[in-house]
Amino acid sequence: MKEIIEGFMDLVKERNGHEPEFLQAVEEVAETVIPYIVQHDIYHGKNILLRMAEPERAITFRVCWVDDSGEIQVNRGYRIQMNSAIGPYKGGLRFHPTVNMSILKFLAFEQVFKNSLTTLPMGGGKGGSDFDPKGKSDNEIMRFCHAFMSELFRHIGPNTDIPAGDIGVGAREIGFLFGMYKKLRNEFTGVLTGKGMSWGGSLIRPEATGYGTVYFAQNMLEVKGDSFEGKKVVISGSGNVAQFAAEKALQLGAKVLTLSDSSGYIYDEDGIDADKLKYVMHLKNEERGRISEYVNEYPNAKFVKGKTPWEIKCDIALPCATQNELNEEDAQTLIDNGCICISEGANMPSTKEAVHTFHKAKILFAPGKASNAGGVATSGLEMTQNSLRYKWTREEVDNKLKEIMADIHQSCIEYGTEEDGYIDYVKGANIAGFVKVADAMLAQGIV
Ligand code: NDP
Ligand code: 2IT
Repeated sequence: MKEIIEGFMDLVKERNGHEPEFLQAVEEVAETVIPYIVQHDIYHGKNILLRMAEPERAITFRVCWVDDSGEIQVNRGYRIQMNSAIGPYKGGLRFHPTVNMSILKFLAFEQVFKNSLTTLPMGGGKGGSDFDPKGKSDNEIMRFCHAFMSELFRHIGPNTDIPAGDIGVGAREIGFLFGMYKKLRNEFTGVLTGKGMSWGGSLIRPEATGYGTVYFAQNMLEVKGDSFEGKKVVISGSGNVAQFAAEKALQLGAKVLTLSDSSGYIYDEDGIDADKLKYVMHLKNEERGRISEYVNEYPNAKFVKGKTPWEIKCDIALPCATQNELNEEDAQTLIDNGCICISEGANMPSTKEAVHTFHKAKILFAPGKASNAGGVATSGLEMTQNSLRYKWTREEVDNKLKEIMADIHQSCIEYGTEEDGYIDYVKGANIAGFVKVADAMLAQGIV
């Protein structure tokens, strides 16, 4: 089996040797899905995973815009249309200086499996730009978003490809992007998700990724007869996903100890309660400040510069910042400190070695493509409401989100339970996500 997987990876490396994040994502899937393919005749010999590892289309384009000092800026825009076997391409846009082909292809590849797991009819895609929104004025953000959409609009549409937010793209950016799309097409359609509540957005979409990550962890804990009540929770990031993961963990009776950004983490021994979280949301979403400013407001807390929060003793860890933010050493520290459950809010935050360390210790570990799928699932619910020209209540959307997370958890159990009863959620998510897309691809022939 090892040789078959290596042989497959050699083929993928030949074409994508210079894309480490993409290779990491493909290898993790190959390790769990290839043994399944070999055991199932309908998939065997069809090069189905090799087809899934090649984007259907990868677009790059120039984005020129004028900054506040009158200088002309040039950025690169991307959209990776990875797989449309089960529905139109769907996935977020990331604006961050580290954005490149490797990162977007890894995200688009993960998205295909994630979207399949949601039970909704969505293919996978991802896009973005190396544009850095930090320190830019609202007008600069608007000019950039308009310039970006003035090219992207010709490649997307409500039945073709439906982008949404990701790192650096929130409600403000989606507004500017939607405005330019609508102007160019002269159409008011559900072409983007994460829209504002008065113009087609869905209630609970802002909360959905963070809430879903916690619902998934809740499902995992329930299998062990456990819950969030009284648990110490360590969270990384302080953006959209981290904020709402913290909110839901608090509502379920947990104590949240940390939040972070790329400069370091804050540790509040007394717990980040609802009032303090409200301050964080204002600081990050309105003031666009840094998480270190928390200690000016709450001097009992400390800011640890340049480090990640995994060294803080906890029961539950929720990595909600970015890829590869939790390495093997961090994983071992978490285990040694008694952590029992890791639910990934970010995409691929744990390195390959970290995941192996969690598995070796047989603790609860949920990969992002399962545990953070609540965001895109609720985007799917936004698309449904747009098509119906209707709006569901908060409770209706939240209940559907909970149901979807429970369904994903069940799929992981179905495909990931080992002989000794340990649930390998990585294997479960990869195989369950694969089966639906592969079946659709087989039915549609070689296209
Ligand atoms: P935001 O832009 O709202 O927040 C990102 C947070 O992560 C910030 O605190 C940011 O800190 C931190 N961060 C970003 N890059 C790094 C880095 N290199 N090192 C350390 N910290 C970093 O993004 P989201 O909350 O939306 O996204 C967070 C993660 O969740 C991403 O992996 C994203 O792909 C994933 N995700 C998001 C979904 C969504 O619906 N938004 C859905 C599913 C997954 P700083 O300000 O210093 O950069
Ligand atoms: O990684 C993700 O799933 C997202 N950024 C959300 C994508 C979406 O279409 O809502």
